[in-house]
Amino acid sequence: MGLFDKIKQAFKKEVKQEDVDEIEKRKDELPNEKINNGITQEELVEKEISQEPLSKNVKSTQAKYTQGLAKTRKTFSQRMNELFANFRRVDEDFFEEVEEALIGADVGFETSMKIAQELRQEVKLKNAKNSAVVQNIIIEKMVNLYEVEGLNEQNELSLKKDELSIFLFVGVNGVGKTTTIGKLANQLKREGKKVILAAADTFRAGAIRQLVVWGERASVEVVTGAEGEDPTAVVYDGIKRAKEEDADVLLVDTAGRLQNKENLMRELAKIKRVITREVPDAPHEVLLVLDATTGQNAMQQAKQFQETTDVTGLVLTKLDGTAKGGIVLAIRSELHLPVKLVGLGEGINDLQVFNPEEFVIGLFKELMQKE
Ligand SMILES: Nc1nc2c(ncn2[C@@H]2O[C@H](COP(=O)(O)OP(=O)(O)OP(=O)(O)O)[C@@H](O)[C@H]2O)c(=O)[nH]1
Ligand SMILES: [Mg+2]
Repeated sequence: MGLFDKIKQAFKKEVKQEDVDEIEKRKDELPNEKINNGITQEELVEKEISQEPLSKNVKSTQAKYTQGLAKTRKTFSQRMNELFANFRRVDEDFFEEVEEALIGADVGFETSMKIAQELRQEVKLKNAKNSAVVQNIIIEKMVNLYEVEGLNEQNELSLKKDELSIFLFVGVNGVGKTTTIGKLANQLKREGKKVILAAADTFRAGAIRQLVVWGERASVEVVTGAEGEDPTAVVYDGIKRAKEEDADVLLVDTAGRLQNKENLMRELAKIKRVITREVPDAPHEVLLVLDATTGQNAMQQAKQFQETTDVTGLVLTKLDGTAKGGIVLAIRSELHLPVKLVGLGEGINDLQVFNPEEFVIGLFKELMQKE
């Protein structure tokens, strides 16, 4: 089943009050004991009616997304709803308004143009005049584009089994590298992995201290050097320590700000060479951290880093405080980089693996219209 079909289904499920009544009625008649696979009869009935895959895990992740990304979704829907509220007729002005609304929702310039262009053709083809039909076509276009661009995308972190995995974190200053490392260290540690951190941002003493504090919170070891020391020396020490300790994961923090961009890129290249020299198939991830609140600026940063570093995935931080969730669509269609983690707050537990399907369903299902 395609992603758009799933959204349609999620939408239908919401509007069909009869279904809800039916579930409630049948729930009353059933004992709520756990039956096979830890699923209750109640849930089985829901599954039967909604025909949706059911897993406890998926459900709880979905709930966190729903909460954490509520703001994003609200603003995204508001922008779209404003657009449709002003809808008079399908003409060139309307298509321009669509472009503007999408750009405003941080869907990205190229992506917005592409969607508006496809919309022009489709509306003609279907001879659509009614606002609800047009609205659903727009959603379908966005979702299909997103789905096609993401084929074969690997959203999971490449963790080696029974071997050391090295993740290098890069990104400009203030985006959330150190915080993300702290949160991820804590998560991996809780999963039973031995984690070591390397404080290779030696540019500021404060940066080293900050990582040490996160190490304490997550109860993992932090390998440090002196302020101003060559970061590659710290990385080397970190790898050595990780090998001695038989660690599962080494997370490497880097500086976001150096004297200038060229220096930063050169330094990152040097760090990467040292890692590959010591562990030939490493780094297993080069994670570019982007601050979602900066919208198009984040897109620019990603393009620059992509040119000089082999970025393997993205961490999108501060999605809790922003309405710029549309950026997820732009990232996929314009950068072709998988979002692997999202930051949903400053706390140690505010990090989530990213499930693109859930995200898109959450973003669009409320926008669907009854035709
Ligand atoms: N609301 C929110 N704040 C975040 C998130 N991630 C990081 N922050 C905050 O963003 C600020 C910068 O985070 P850092 O982790 O220090 O960023 P950095 O990339 O390491 O910065 P430099 O070391 O200067 O390059 C801190 O105040 C964090 O608490 C997030 O997901 N949500
Ligand atoms: Mg930092």
